[in-house]
Amino acid sequence: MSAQSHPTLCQVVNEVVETTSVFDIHTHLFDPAFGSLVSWGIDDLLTYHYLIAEAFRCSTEPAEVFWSLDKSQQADWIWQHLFLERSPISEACRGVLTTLRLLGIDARKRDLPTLRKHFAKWTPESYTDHILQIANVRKVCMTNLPFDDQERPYWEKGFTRHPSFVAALRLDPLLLEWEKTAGQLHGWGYDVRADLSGQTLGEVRRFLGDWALKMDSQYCMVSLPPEWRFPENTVTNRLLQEAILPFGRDHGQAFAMMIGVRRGVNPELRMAGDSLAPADVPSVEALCAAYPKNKFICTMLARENQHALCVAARKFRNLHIFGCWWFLNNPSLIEEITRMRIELLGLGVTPQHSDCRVMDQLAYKWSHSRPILAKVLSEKYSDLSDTGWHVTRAEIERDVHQLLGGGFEAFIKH
Ligand code: HDL
Ligand code: ZN
Repeated sequence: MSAQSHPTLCQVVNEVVETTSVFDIHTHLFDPAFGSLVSWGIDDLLTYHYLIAEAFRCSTEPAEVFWSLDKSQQADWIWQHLFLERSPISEACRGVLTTLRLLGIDARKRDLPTLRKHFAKWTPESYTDHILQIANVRKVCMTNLPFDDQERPYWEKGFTRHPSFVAALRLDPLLLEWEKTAGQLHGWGYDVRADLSGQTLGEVRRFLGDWALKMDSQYCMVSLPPEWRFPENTVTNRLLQEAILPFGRDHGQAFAMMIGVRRGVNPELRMAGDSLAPADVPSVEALCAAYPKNKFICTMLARENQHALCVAARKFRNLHIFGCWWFLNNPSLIEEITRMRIELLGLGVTPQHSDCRVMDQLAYKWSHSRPILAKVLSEKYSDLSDTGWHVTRAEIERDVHQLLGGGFEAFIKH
């Protein structure tokens, strides 16, 4: 019989990974209803902060010259430095070109004004559905900040939600800038005090309940610095222990921690100026042990933390780890980390999220990650076959659905 009628294990795995739709559990994308907050198109792709950082390395011009340009001029500058004057070989550069290829746009002329014309025919709504279809993404989790003056009015006014976009309640200002945020909450009618006295912690729980309901949030989340420790007597940990975790336990909201960012190590790069440092996995383990009725989701930014985080997840069934985050979202590290996770955790992990900021990036980030996941899975299923255990296509489909967001949905379900 022809090879087609007997596809190899590798062919089946590749096909299943390519055709299984994804729940992208952490992004910075917005439902098209958020209008001007939605980033999409070639100029937003080129001014992604990953590319700004890379382009700055190719120029000696003062940073303020770049920041004085408008978005289109910034995109021209980045295109010139990273795509025309040198081969666009980095992962973030490759991503722009993968996106154009998947959109059927021929970039061989390398002419940015011509490329721009391809985007003119779309609206944010039609483009969103087109990209979701190209990327084979069924659900996108946003990052939603009640504290953001641009975003909050949309939630307060209410809007018709796109069926593929869900919300996550982001709490960095509350947990990391309490003094300032207490004033904001007080202004919104919550009886909170900077010193956490009086009704403060109960009122923070009321705030969380109000916004989790308003957003229908899937989980609460925070990005923590590498210095975060638990236990430790800090305002962050008091808010966590006496407001966020009791709220999460009572309302079935898992708590996501993204740990290891050092914000603004180079302020002149603005959003592109963040870096990383190894964080403390024992603190994550102590939190999971102290709060067995809470569900924790975690990703860490330092490559050095990945193995210990896998072991922590082996110890605590209320800990679900995810993603090759930010500086780890590169083929060499995705393969290393995914292989380690499957060897240590089997299928009880969410190998990837996109962290997209620009709608178009869904196409390239998943196009780049899927083959790596398929390669690792093919190896592992082949190792299984060597033992005499042969998986069926249906079992591969079940497993891949779990890895591409199905397992996460089951974990956060309350
Ligand atoms: O804090 C976060 O969620 C990070 O993902 C940052 O937003 C970071 O700027 C980023 O976009 N990483 O991919
Ligand atoms: Zn993010």
